[in-house]
Amino acid sequence: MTVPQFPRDFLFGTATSAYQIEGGWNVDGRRPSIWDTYTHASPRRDTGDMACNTYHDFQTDINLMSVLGLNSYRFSVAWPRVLPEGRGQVNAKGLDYYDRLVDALLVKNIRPFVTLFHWDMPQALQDAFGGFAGRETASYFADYAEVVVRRLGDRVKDWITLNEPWEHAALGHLLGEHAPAHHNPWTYLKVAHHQLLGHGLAVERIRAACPDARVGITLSLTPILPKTDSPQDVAAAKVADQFFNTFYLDGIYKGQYPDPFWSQVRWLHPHIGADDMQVISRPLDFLGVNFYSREYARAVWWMPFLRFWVDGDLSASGEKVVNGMPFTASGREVYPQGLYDLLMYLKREYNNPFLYLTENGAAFTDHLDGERVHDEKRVAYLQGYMDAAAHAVRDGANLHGYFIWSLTDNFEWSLGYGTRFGIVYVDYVTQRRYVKDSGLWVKEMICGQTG
Ligand code: GCO
Repeated sequence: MTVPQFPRDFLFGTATSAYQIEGGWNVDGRRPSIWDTYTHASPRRDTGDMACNTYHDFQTDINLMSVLGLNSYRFSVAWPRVLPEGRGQVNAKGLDYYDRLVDALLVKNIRPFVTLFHWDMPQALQDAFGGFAGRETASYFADYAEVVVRRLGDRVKDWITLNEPWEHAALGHLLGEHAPAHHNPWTYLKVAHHQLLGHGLAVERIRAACPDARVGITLSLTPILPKTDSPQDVAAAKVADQFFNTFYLDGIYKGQYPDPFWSQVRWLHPHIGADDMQVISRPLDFLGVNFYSREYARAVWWMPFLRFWVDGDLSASGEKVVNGMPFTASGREVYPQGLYDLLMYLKREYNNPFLYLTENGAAFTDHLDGERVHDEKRVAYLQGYMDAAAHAVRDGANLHGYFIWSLTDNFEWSLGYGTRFGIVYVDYVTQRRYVKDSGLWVKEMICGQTG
């Protein structure tokens, strides 16, 4: 094992989200999110009703983080647990839960990073305004952010407003693969813009409620390459890259949406308020990057407005080798060089922002062997991506932490519990945890830091 070396104050953490691990979906005043509604709508879908049961027992996992030597933990607050109707009356028991969770982390010297929105939109706001499709919800999100920060801000200093606005907007409102499973390009762009507006409004409220807070956003960044070097595919890849990535990066860091994408979708534009882009581009303390894989785009005549197509996740080819590239069980390419290239791209194109890798990890088919899980593919995966991250830091990337997705196996959205991402295995019947070989590797890697 070669131990990738990072600076002395580098953060090693894991990332999770409320709906994927908490369970307790209808306990102590929590009201449904759109994901409760979506998963309950079909008996064929796994649900987050129990998940990893951390609403009733977070201490087991915090103890494991401590044993593995992890010094930080990224989790999300469930909006409908704190504000059951999404606005108005605060649920004291909901806030109390996160209060206890934060205190338990701090006792173990684990630095909490709190994501305020990880897709679990309160159903009440979906019903009233269409969630972020309604401009009003941007303001209600800022109200919610202030409620949480006022309660936890004396101990939590690292705040992430949104997780992956592209996924919530595109998968939930254009492609229909996530809750609320809509297919409407007008709605997609409203949700995309209003999420960023909510982000900008929340940044202001967080800073007012907690002056020493550090505030950022987490974007999934998926580098898009042309399928061929034809001029048509090259042009298509540029529009696709703007659709996936620079719509959010440029909105936040440049206060404008990128062309030609923005011009090509002009018939779909939501109302943009006079001050919206100024609010959206308020300065941040850090950018959270979720990196999993690249995609390839090609020009197609039949895609309205966008004129490109991305072959997308090859989940059908899980854990196989396609064109010489290995893929994970959730159909993502294993290509550590892509992480290095992305970090160098951000350094070059966005003035070397202060970065955390807020998610990177892989699903592989894991089998319990007694008390062990010999997940050698995940060990190799983490070795490769950690090496790439350390290389990027040596070459000047402003990277200050790496959050593995995920601590434990958990609910993987449309893939349910069939894919396992954890460095800790979960037996969902007994809720017992088993540290995988990859978890032991992480512990050894952290112990081997000499910075
Ligand atoms: C995402 C989400 C996580 C996923 C993880 C594995 O990036 O899609 O933030 O909730 O579970 O990435 O796919």
